[in-house]
Amino acid sequence: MEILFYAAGANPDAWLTSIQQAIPDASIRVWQEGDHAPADVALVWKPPAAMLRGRTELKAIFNLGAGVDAILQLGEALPAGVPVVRLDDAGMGIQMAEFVAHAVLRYFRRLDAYAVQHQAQQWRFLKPFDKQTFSVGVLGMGVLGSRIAAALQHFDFPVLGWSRTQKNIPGMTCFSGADGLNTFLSQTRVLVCILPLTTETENILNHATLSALPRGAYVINVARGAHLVEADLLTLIQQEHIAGATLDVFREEPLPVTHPFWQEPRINITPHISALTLRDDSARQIAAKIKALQAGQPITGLVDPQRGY
Ligand code: OXD
Repeated sequence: MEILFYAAGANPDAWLTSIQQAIPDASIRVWQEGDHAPADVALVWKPPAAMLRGRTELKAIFNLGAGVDAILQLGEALPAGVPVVRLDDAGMGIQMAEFVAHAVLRYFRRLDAYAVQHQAQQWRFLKPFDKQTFSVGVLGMGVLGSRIAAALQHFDFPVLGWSRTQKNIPGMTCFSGADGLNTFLSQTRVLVCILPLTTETENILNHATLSALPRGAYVINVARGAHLVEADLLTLIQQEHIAGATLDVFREEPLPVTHPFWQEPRINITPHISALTLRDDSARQIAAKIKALQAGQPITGLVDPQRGY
């Protein structure tokens, strides 16, 4: 088994150790410019087009993350007929659930406002929000979105879900398609975006959709920066239609120091850390999928390039 590896911005040594442990008989090499030697599978994160162009010999391309937008944007450079496989959860679901639950609870329990009072040495009681009207709307009900929704249901928040196709999840009001989006938004007090980035979902958080949220709503984006029209969010926060936002992803990362988001105290910024790819868990999952493919068995996480995820 010859594995070709490339992960933009990652330490290859740590990855190679995890992969070698999970697949002891594999020979693994880190792809370098000009390497056209054959391989059986590729393990990649944000690969350059030159790495994959023409590699029709590959049995599969495994994405070392949940979002496959960076691979699919390679377009015609992706070898035709080679399956692209994303990580399913691999320890990311629980991290997303922790991150989003923390952000929702921080708003619901008014800890953002209490932190401001702390700075001013103010001891003042703030009227609590009513949980029944503090509904959380999860935009994107795949593996990660469902994990987030389940965590919030444990805290008894009313949880709504929106997805491209209709889902039926016990205890949750589910909406789908363009028709369901406005109703979903109008009933959502905290909007959580965990959608895949596709041509259909790019810029989905814009002036029109964010204005459809009730006044005083909050926005949490843990998906991709390109889902959000950043200037529209800023305007709606300044007009106090949106009360605050927790953003882990940005159109440009690292977020430039001159970006106006840094100056807006109602925006909470983290550097794309809501769910880190866990090397050992991911390598074990990929090893199991390689074994299944070799045995001609079906695997989960297959990407549909037409759908975009
Ligand atoms: C991912 C990410 O898609 O880390 O896994 O953004």
